Amino acid sequence: MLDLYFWTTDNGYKARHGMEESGLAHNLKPVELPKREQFSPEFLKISPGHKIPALVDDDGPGGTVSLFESGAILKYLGEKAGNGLYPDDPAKRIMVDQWLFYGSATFTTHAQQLGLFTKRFPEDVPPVKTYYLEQFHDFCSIFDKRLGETEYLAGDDYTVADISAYPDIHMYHSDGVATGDYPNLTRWHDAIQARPAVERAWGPY
Ligand SMILES: N[C@@H](CCC(=O)N[C@@H](CS)C(=O)NCC(=O)O)C(=O)O
Repeated sequence: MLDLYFWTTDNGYKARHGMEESGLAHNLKPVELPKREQFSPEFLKISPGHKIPALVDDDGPGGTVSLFESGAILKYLGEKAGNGLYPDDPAKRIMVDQWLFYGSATFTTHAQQLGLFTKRFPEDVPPVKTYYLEQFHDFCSIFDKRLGETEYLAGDDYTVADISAYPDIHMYHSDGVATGDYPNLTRWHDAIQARPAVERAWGPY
């Protein structure tokens, strides 16, 4: 059985979304960040950097697998599901890895700063907000250009690369930050939003 440790943040939704798309049986284990549950000794054994998401699979290669980092979790789930989310074809994998790393390492880390300075930071710091808003729009333009050339980020097929980029686009799209000027990105967002697995992933837990 798979245990997915998550909370209702962008990275948490990536893992839950990947889990729902995988079709694999699992238990959801909420880790309530506002209550600082990520610092419990039990959770730190799984995720020493006190971050969700994390995954424990008691039926992994060689025995029990314990994993943190949303990108690694998405790749693991895609490989385990064997349903094309993480393709077998090495040429396709190169493109999936590129956009998966871009989504998890580059895009989300910047998008989180926009959220921090526009929603949670105790002081109003306009130049920093402007900087991260411009950064966010730059990412939207890059995704929009790519999605004008291909159906999904890594090519013709929907993959874990799309799952990794989706939550931050979705959250800011809903807030009205990323709508309007990005027709290809909006087309991609709306197609992903309509998937039953996405409705489940963003639903009650
Ligand atoms: N690079 C990591 C980032 C994970 C991350 O930033 N997790 C945040 C929530 S989105 C967290 O658990 N923060 C709690 C903490 O740092 O104590 C990933 O992609 O999984």
